Amino acid sequence: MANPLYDGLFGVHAGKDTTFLYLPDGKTLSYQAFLHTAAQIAHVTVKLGLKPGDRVAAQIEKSPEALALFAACAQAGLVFLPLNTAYTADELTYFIENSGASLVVCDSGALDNLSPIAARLDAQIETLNADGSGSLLDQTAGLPTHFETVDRDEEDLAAFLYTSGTTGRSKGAMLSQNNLLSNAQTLVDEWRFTSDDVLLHALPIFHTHGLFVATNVMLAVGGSMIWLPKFDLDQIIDWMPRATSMMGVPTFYTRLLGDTRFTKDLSAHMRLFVSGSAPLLADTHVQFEDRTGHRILERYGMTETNMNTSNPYDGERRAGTVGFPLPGVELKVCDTDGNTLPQGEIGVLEVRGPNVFKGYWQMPEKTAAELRSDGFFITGDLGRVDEDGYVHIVGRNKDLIISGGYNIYPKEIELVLDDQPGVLESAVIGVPHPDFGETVLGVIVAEPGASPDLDQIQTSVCKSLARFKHPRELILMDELPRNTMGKVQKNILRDQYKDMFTNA
Ligand code: MLC
Ligand code: AMP
Repeated sequence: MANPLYDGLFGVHAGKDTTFLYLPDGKTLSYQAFLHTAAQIAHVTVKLGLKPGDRVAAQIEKSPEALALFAACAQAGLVFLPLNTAYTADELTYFIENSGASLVVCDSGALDNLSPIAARLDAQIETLNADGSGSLLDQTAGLPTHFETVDRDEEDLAAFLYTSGTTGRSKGAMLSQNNLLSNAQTLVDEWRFTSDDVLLHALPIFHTHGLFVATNVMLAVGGSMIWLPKFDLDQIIDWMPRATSMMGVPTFYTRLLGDTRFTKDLSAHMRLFVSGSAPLLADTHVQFEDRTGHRILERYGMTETNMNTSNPYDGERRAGTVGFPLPGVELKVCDTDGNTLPQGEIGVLEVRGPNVFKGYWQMPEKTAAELRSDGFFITGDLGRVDEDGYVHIVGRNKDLIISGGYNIYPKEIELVLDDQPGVLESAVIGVPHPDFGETVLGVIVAEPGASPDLDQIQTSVCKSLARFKHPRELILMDELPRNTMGKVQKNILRDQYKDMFTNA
């Protein structure tokens, strides 16, 4: 027996004293030192009584130790559940309860808020701060730097990532060892990564893009990463001369283009820029090439599937497309019953392959609604395949807003708005935004005779929902536009407010 994920991403680097991470303060961390910390954390989880298959929920800042916790979970056979640092206590309560997490790891600053929640849900709680301090690492003192890797099968679960849904209830996408490992290995080959690569890493590590694409690819190949806590233009520009490659959401690229220090010279030595998580405007693609001579490589993925398609490394990287299905991934354009449509027609994209998740945790009906019995996953994205085989994403069959690469499901916000005093009903839509691609707009209808206090409503939203989900603006309307079936016509609202932020 073995542990494919740990062996393939981490164990393979045992004993290497080459640089794994370049840190913002100028220090470096070797693979060996990183793996020692991970092994010690794995020992701590055993001392805490955790058993293989138990869930570890982590709401922690990006740091080398935060990544070591992921490695420790893989080594000890635990299921890693990374959580957006912006989530509020209300949101976290749901994730901890729904996942049945045995251990919660949080920032010291969140301890007072989260301790009672963890206690009520029978989870232990430890702290890990951005600088590596906290009770988790405190307990590693004197522990061995070797840990006997727990045997796992490639079908065993490695991670849960929570993704919101059209009903407003988040679902835990269950990802197996092989989902993660196979996708990382495919991307290494497709994007020609080698151990000489240095990736400029400024993405958060609580989502697919930053953790299972960027980080896993570099681990799979044994390269190094410039490990920045977040996207900061000054830092990106300072560090770019040391990097060979960068992965980012479209906002990274529009922000770089908005800065005159980002020149052809600064990026001349770069080998690859990858974009994903949200549509990259063809205009951004063209401007980027004009400025730097590099064509951004756009790819398409999801929490449930990791990466599905990619533009080619060697062939034409076509602006406005997400390229071809990756090796091993089947992609169909279907009608809503799953019948394949004639070539060139627009339909719902369905995908199947070793990358596709195992279902939603303890939600068999939701799993059955989205994952067909023949293994095809219904993405909810609308697309077509052109005559050369490039996949174009033209829209979404799901009510979803993508702001700066974060997914926001309107239903979740509408439920909070509808609960506010004086509010009869609401509709939340995404409208174009120059920095975030799309942003959230809330439209409210008052109860007869009521005049809802919009500031008060914003304050209530702040308490319940993460900052990035907050409506940028709330608008009062007499009534919502509806079709003859009584369904709210969000397309009419989107059209009405489409210039609200782009003309600002
Ligand atoms: C931050 N804010 C956001 C936001 N990010 N609001 C809406 N949408 C976002 N994405 C808030 C901040 O809290 C702040 O609020 C204000 O907006 C301005 O902050 P900022 O300093 O401009 O934002 P910044 O911290 O620079 O973050 C922007 C960003 C970041 C784009 C760099 O959001 C980011 O790293 N996004 C990447 C998301 C990602 O990894 N997605 C992958 C999902 S996986 P205030 O009030 O405090 O000023 C996936 C699958 C796949 O989709 O295919 O990859
Ligand atoms: P998430 O659920 O956060 O994993 O987000 C996945 C969704 O992001 C997909 O279903 C798409 O709607 C969108 N997405 C990811 N990559 C791209 C891309 N390159 N172009 C357009 N949309 C994308």
